[in-house]
Amino acid sequence: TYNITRPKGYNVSFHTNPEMEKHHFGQTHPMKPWRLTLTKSLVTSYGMSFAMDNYVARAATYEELNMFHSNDYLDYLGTAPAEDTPRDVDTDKEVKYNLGGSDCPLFYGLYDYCSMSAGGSLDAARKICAKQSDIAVSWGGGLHHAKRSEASGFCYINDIVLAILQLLRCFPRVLYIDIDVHHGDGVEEAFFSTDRVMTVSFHKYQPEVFFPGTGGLEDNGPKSEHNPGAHHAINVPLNDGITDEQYEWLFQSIIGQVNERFRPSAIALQCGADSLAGDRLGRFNLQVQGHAACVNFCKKLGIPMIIFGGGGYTPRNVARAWAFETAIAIDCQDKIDPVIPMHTPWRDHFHHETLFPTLEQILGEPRANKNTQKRLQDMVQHVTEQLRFVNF
Ligand code: TV7
Ligand code: CA
Ligand code: ZN
Repeated sequence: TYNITRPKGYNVSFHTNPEMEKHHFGQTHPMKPWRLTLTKSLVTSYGMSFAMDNYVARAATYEELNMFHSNDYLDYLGTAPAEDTPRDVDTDKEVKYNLGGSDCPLFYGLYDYCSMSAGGSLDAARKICAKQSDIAVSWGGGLHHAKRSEASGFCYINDIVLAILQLLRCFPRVLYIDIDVHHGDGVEEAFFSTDRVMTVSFHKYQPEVFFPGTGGLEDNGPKSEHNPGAHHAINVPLNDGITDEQYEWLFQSIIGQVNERFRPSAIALQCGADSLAGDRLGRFNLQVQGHAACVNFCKKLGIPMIIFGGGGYTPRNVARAWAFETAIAIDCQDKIDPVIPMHTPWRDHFHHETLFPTLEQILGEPRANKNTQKRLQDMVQHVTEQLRFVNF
């Protein structure tokens, strides 16, 4: 049995909605909202819920979504009928808003799903603003590709942008960090013209081949003459097969420097779990330990923080990582047994019955590592040079 107690001296809130988990993108679609159920089952069976304030994420209102998204887009999103029902198709609008393709299908209950995802992240931001939480967790959020008037890459509503807009009401500077295997393009673009938000994305970069194709090392925000947001976008483009050791070194070198120069007053951390080894869409060799080390490093900075979900397409790996990262948030990572509790619902889904399977257990053969130490050092050097322009 576990005796997980509340962390000393600070508060963690956990924002989920079991209704969100019931939605389906379609039989073969990689995004499985059900991974949130699996995550919650681990969190609960380890007894972590007793150490946090738990909230059922409410649905965000139209007005709240409208803080970032356009009326015309929201109106169509709210009324477009599901694809598998008889309906009148407005092809022009669906093309314009990128709705109804294979990446962003119009599925039954889509608007509810989106507003619950955003509601959880907005609640998290409000708890941070009110100083009632020091870390707020929204695993149902992290949908970083959505644009003001366009769905993209499985994302329809950008809950992260909405949450950061909320944080900007009470904090002078917000640092956005994105460890999803994809580039955090929607969040980067939304804050392109402000020096109050710095965005840092680590991702696989191979334009033409890997989605979304943006986020090169030299892309640091539009360098127009009077743009205060210039130099406030940092991109760390990576190749296949990066390991825990390399990723941790890179993350700590870059985020350590960014913290010293930018001095954020709040952090928004997107923890997309598709950067883990064995992900259906990802290409890296990260283990739960390496992924979670990023969360731990941010936590130790002692700055109020929202933790978001994001990608993650092998549900058992997603649940393991997000449950362990929840443990880090409440500071019980040394107390929990790596062997998954017997009474965990859906325990059979977690092959190998441990939170930390080895790379060999996950993959058989690890992916070839195409990241040289030299290239990683050059990237840290480039970031150091960019940060010389950042002075608050
Ligand atoms: C945050 N990769 C989102 C990541 C979004 C990635 C893409 C798929 C995919 C979609 C499917 C599907 C798939 C096996 C994988 C150029 C295309 C190529 C659709 C087949 N299987 C996040 C988005 C990315 C949909 N999109 O960052 C239905 O892979 O590469 C593309 C675009 C056109 C569309 N086709 C893929 O993690 C949450 N999509 C199976 C069924
Ligand atoms: Ca990323
Ligand atoms: Zn992703």
